[in-house]
Amino acid sequence: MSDPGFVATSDLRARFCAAMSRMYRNEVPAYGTLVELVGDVNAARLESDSALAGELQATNGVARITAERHGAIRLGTAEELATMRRIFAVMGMHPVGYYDLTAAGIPVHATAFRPLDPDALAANPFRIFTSLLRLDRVDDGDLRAEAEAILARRSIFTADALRLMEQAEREGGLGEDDAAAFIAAVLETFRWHPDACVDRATYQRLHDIHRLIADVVSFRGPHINHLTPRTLDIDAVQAAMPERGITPKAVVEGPPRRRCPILLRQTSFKALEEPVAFPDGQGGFVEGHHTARFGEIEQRGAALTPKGRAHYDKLLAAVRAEVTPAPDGSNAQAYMDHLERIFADFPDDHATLRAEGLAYFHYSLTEAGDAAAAEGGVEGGIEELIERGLVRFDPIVYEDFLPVSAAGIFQSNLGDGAGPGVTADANREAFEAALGAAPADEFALYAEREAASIRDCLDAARARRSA
Ligand code: OOG
Ligand code: NI
Repeated sequence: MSDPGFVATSDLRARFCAAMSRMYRNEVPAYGTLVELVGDVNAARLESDSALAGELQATNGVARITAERHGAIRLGTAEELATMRRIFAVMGMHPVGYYDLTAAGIPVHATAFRPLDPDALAANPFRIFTSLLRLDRVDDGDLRAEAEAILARRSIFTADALRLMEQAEREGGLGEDDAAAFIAAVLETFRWHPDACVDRATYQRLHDIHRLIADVVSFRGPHINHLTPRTLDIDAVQAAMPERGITPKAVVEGPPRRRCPILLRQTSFKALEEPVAFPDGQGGFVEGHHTARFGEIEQRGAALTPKGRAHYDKLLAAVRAEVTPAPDGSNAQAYMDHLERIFADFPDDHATLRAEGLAYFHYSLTEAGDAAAAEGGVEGGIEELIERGLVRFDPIVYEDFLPVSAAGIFQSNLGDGAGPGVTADANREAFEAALGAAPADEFALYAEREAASIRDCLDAARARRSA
């Protein structure tokens, strides 16, 4: 921000994240309990694992842990998605990645709005997994038209949110008062509305096609459906949830527990059944209920290269070809055992992950490297400096999502009988047309960061020499 009168975009994002967290804790008290549990487990883990504490220190990770959260919303129309992109941009959140969920039978495709560069991620990494409903996958033409008409009538943004968004675009930012007004106005879009905008019969018809369609179409806005704190030990949190009165889903999504965490592991607690008032068409309401909102935790590990990711996808597919986790948890142990056995084939130390080009790393000078640089600088390539103990490498944290895991989270929270599902049909072009932009390529972002860290590291090693 060139104008010192503007609030920094990362500050806007941090304030938005904090405001959302406060709102969600009020709306879903179990989420507050989960955040406390995660805080306790993280503190214990940092206390007992000095190597992890050191690694986080070296990559500016410690300060990030408590602030780390993601959330998710589901949108109904292209216009909603395009405007959401402009709103998030004001807070420094930009679309990264394309996720097709139809491959898992769920009628949405999605992107993640998140900060892009390391400084913004370090300042506040908040991101929102944002899905767009695929009404084009609904076979019943009448119901599709009806759902489209209902969605066309709603406007999910307040007039203030739109006005301040345009002002920020025009002027390059928002001053203090406008920033506060903007956050408050945007928060309205994510609020839960217990009064449905369709009658109960319509809700039921949408629900019968797919529960997710009812969730998106029947309400006035895209209520935030979960927030997710980041934990350093997901298995410990999963095990401790019942002690605090929370029932976790049966299996942790993603890779198994490893010495060197990769990508993303996630688990959630079941969505709450909430009272809903359906208009009865005569000015009154009839009572009903809807399950929408839940809590989730995540543990993040190393971002994988395309080669590493292909290996991950292959192993996961092999696991699932043998055992598909049942929603009722009846084969959870068999699934977890199988996962561990098959993933024994994925190298589990940083040196091998790096040597085989499976993960991205951040390079920095060690204390010895700093000392050598101060004493006149050192020459040599990155490999040589690593061998001499002057440079260390730490995994770059994965900042994105995983489609198979996301499908598991969707499914466990839509419950059994979510609907017959849809047939696979990725459509990135349609998504980009709706969004009004092409999402950034996550692999390119990690590769750039790795290359920049090597450049900076070599510059720092040589700095004193040229001085
Ligand atoms: C989104 C589910 C995906 C994740 O963490 O993978 C997700 C949703 O239920 O709307 O949040
Ligand atoms: Ni999530």
